[in-house]
Amino acid sequence: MSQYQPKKSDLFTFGLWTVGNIGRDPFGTSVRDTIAPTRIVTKLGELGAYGVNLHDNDLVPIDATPAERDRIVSDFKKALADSGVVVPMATTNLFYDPAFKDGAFTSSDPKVRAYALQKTMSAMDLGAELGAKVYVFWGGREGVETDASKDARDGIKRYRECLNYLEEYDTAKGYNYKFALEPKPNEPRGDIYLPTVGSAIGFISTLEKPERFGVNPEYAHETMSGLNFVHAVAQALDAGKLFHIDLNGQKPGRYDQDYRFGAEDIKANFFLVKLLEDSGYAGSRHFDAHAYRTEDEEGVWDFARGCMRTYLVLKEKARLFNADPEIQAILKEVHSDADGYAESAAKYTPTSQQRIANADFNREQMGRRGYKYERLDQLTIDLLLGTR
Ligand code: GLT
Ligand code: MN
Ligand code: MN
Repeated sequence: MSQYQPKKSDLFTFGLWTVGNIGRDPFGTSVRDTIAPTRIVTKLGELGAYGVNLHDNDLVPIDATPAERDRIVSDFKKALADSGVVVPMATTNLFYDPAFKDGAFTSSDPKVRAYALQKTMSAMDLGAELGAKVYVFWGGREGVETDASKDARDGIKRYRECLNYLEEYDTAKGYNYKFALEPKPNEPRGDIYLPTVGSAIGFISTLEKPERFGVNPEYAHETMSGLNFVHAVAQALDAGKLFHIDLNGQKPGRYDQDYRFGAEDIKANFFLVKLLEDSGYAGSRHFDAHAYRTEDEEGVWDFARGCMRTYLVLKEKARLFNADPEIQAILKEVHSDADGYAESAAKYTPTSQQRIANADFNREQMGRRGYKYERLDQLTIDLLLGTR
């Protein structure tokens, strides 16, 4: 159905590292050939994606000479121009090289911290050259296996110092990036600093220029720890901090699976899409996921199509939910304010305080009330299963 054919205006993006994932895991080597970045761009353009995101070393090898770098970047720019695909987000690989085994911005070794800054500034230059507007910091190695290694307060302080440093570099260069911190609880480190969306938002308020920083929540990362991703995204939206989002599939309590968007927990993903669409979130819908290890290149493109299709199907379901008379009638009834307490409860004033303090609430009646959430949830399930 053409309704589910992705368009550029849907703002779907993939990382070079996502469709380019070659299926290595801790127990086995690669199962797919590397796909050239230029081919990824061309193919994503054909599939209807809006953009492609990258780490510095997804495109330019860490040991490339300046001449090699320039040639690679110019070939890549040509592929972008030919396909109409853009680069909305860039980031730094601060986790693969052994130099970062004790972290980058939080390494115990000041020389490593300085090198991480140097590498990030070059990657910011690259991202700016490619037109990126959002710059992501995923601190995969920013953590510890043992707290004997450093005081966690120092880890957090060094993280802050480096982010403040890079914000000043951005200002000096006039890049004007939106910086987005991506939390994750663990993996590859035993414990990663700033493990959740809420902790990242709290940390941002301690930075020199908090307004320049937001979050890049990832479905898999909150879900790994059994947290409710929809609530995490809602908090980010509420705080004006949703600068980017990483969508994928994940079972709770596992390693970071990064499955195709919507592959797990359709209902959670439905409420996520509904939240993004209802909120008017205007940023990229980035799929930070990869094809199952069982797949060849054809399977990779099936995976990419699947991410976008499922998003669009869930978006249509959200529209149906919002237009469903029975669902909306239940919601209206449940949220109704027959006795006019909504305003009194929303803000302390001498009048509202008097009214609430003196009210004769019927506690038994409130306790006996049914909220119709069973019916509401079943209607949602029927809608999602196509039986409504
Ligand atoms: C890595 C990680 C992702 C991050 C990427 C950005 S790299 O694949 O698992 O969650 O978003 O650095
Ligand atoms: Mn992940
Ligand atoms: Mn991610």
